[in-house]
Amino acid sequence: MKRKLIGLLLCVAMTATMLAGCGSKGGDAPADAPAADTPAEAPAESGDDAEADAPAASGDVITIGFAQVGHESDWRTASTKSCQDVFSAENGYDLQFVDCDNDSAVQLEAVRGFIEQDVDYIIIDPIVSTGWDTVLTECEDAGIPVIVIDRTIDDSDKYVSWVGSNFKTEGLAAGEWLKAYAAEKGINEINALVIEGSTGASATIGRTEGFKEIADREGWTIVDSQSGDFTQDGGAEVMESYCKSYEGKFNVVVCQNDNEAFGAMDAMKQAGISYGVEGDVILISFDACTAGLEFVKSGDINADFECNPLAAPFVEEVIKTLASGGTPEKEVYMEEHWFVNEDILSTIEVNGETHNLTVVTDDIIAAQY
Ligand code: GYE
Repeated sequence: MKRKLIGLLLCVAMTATMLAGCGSKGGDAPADAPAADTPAEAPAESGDDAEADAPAASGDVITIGFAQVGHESDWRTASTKSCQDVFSAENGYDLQFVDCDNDSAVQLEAVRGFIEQDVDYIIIDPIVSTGWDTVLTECEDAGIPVIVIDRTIDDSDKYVSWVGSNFKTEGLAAGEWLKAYAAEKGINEINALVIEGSTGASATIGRTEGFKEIADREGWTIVDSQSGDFTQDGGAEVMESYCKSYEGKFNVVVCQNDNEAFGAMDAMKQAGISYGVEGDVILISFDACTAGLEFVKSGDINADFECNPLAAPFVEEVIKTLASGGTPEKEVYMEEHWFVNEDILSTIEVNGETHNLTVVTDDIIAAQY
């Protein structure tokens, strides 16, 4: 596709967006963001029908640069696969994929490399939420539209669209679920240990703030909160030191993703501390990828708050809209569910709205990414 046309489309899109007054994500996902169960409708799968109106239908190959965070988790693997499946050669794309290995400097370099290659579109999953304005200005000057997925950018809105999840709502959901669950079980005191995700990631910031808001409101104690970097090893390491420092002083562990929860389970087992539905420690996780849901079904994880990694079909919709001269949505929220082991609560209230809780079954696990 021709650079000038793209540049023009970008200008039109950004001007329209600014006029519509919805230009900034600014910090956390907005308080009035759609709830987790009122997401955008899933676009049609890229199949025979979809191919007819794919941007590449004209015969031009669409080149896309994707600066991915890394390969730290099951969630990340699913996110990468989603992009590789949708932006495949068969679908008319040339996907330039860079695994940035959780290094922000590498990610900025990757984006600059895409500008040099003169790709048609750039997809960024920002490792951290700040430090983006300069390179996004360079993308804008080069006339290359940027689509942000998953994590958010705080210091710039020089991108066309963002597709992802409301992380603060996820954190609030974990807190509201814990409150309702503790009431059902007659637990009066909450002493929670938090294993955070990577420092500076909007997913970490939102989940931390959301859970803390409920903890403060309810008068719970957050005994400690340290980063496990969204990895299994990180989760195990932090939990090992928590077990040494706080044995007998906590009854809840909140891991900000499934892989950290797997590591935390190993460390608690080693330390002889029981967890899950039958144990002494309530274990909460986020992501709800297949392996996470298996541990919810077995009762090792009490509750798992889904973060849907399958953004690529929505990104393709954004690209189609741009290619046909339209203005895509500035923010697209993914559809998500909240999973539990026990059938003792069917709903919780979050942000004044009622949300369903889903008891994990084998069918649910089989259908999950
Ligand atoms: O929760 C974690 C991953 O950015 C939402 O990053 C994502 C997080 C996800 O490594 O597993």
